[in-house]
Amino acid sequence: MKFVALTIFPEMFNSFWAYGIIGKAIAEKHIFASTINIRDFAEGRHKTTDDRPFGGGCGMVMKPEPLAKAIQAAKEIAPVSKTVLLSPQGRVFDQKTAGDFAESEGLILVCGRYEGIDERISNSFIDEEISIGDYVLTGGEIGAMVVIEAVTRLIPGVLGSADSALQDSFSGSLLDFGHYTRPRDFEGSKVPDVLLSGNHKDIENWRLEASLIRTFLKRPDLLESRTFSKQEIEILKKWCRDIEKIIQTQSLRGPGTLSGN
Ligand code: 4G1
Repeated sequence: MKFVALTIFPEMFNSFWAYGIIGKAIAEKHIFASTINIRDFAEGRHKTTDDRPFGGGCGMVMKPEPLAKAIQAAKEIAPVSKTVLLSPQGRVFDQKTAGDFAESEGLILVCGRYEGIDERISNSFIDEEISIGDYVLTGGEIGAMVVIEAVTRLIPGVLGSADSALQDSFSGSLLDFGHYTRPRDFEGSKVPDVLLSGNHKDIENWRLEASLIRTFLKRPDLLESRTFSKQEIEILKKWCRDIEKIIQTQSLRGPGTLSGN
């Protein structure tokens, strides 16, 4: 997989390419990563990449010519690729999209600055617009890094087998269970007993239930699009029975508890 990031601040990517999973993936040639400085394709003594908006108003717009040339140069590096613009107008990036991108041969990531890029570039040089979320940013660079990181860890061989197991189990649609490490007792707060039991089946069941309940309480929206496994359905039914039991106990305390107020 080849990533080419187009930006007027290529230095922002230097440490990103150098560390962690990305650094290792580049070193092991699972991915090829490069930046193109859009300014290298600008004309004149000042190499200006921005200009005032037609129609007036505040802020500047990225000029089309340097962008078009930079995209051309990127296509020479990654001839089989999709050209993605990081933009607040894009579809919000998610794990599904990361998975789709991970199957492609190349991604050219165009990072806007100022008020954005000339509309004619969006219309004729960009295949897809992607947003990392609904908030105001000063540029697309961090968005490009978010996409590159999420995609890279899905490329076969990039993660160790330990990490990849974690991937298949939930893959974006359930939250993680709580994690614990030593000491067993931290300032009086204890590690759940089941995790010390050595019973792997029990531990696995506990973790699935912990993930489900955390997702249900903190991010119920994630459950709406989920197809539950048989085991997950059993856990949900058990909760229903437990709640029914609580309600039954209430009704035994006499009339009035379940009616009116
Ligand atoms: C209007 C957010 C403008 C922003 C409405 C997510 C944001 C790139 C992203 C903006 C950007 C909202 C992103 C805004 C982004 C030109 C350069 C666009 C910076 C720019 C909600 C500024 N995901 N924002 N405009 O932030 O590039 O990828």
